[in-house]
Amino acid sequence: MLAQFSEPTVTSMSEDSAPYTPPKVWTWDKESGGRFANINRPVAGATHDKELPAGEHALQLHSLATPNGIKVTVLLEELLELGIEDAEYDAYLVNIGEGDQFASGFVAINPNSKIPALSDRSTTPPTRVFESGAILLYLAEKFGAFIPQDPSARAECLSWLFWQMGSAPYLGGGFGHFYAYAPEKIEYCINRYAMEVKRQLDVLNQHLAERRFLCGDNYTIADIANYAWYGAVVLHNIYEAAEFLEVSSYTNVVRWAQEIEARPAVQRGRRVNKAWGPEEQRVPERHGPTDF
Ligand SMILES: N[C@@H](CCC(=O)N[C@@H](CS)C(=O)NCC(=O)O)C(=O)O
Repeated sequence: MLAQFSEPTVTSMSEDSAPYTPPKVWTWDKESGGRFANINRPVAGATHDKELPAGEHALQLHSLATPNGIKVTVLLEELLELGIEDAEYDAYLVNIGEGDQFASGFVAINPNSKIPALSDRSTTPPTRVFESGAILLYLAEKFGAFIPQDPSARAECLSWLFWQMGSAPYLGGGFGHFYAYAPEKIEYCINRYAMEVKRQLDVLNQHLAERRFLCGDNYTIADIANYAWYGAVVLHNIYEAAEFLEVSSYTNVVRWAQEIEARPAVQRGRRVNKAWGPEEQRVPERHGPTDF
């Protein structure tokens, strides 16, 4: 049997905490601590009845300006920048700290209770889309933009899109959680996820050494998805880990992220559903271009 599949040995997490032995059956410790612990639950579904607000446009977005959220608002603003009027949208704020993601109306468009979630009322019945990667793909296909048509180029684009979707949980849920949010600093966990995040940054850095964008000369939904997370790492000190991860050493990632961030649509998209930071940057709800 390979070592990593053998029975776990019981070890203490830190010198002064008691050794932890997992019980036979896991039970929910509501007082587990850590930032965001109050919104984590081991069960799915709505906690309360509340309908979603609705605006006048076909596209109804319910989101928050986190890295996963801005992927969608950046793409929508890019589509509008191209002059695609049907990409007009209403964006409503989902306050995940207050449990809005567990309202019945939100759960109806995303049974996974996480932002972002989209409802497209141009179809009958309306089309719901959840998971940021699925929303990017749905919108890119619907409007025929920011995704290559050639099958090989399209495969490369989807590969980098799905790479991001698979990698981000290690960055946010793994590294970000244990480095910034966990109630105690656990060296083993921080080491494990710091190594993985640095490996991911190196994957991007090596790939971008010979390309302007992830798929070559054209900016696609793969860039939007990856910029949302790795741009936050290399440009915005997410988790206050820029120095710890030595992000400035990933020079190709920095150059690529800076170019994307300078785009007017990206500047707007980052502000939509933002409910923190400088007042003049916030656009908690967006219903039209005059909201900026
Ligand atoms: N894989 C999902 C992840 C979405 C996600 O984790 N959203 C977070 C904010 S960035 C959220 O809504 N968290 C609320 C919760 O976990 O209750 C996606 O890419 O759409």
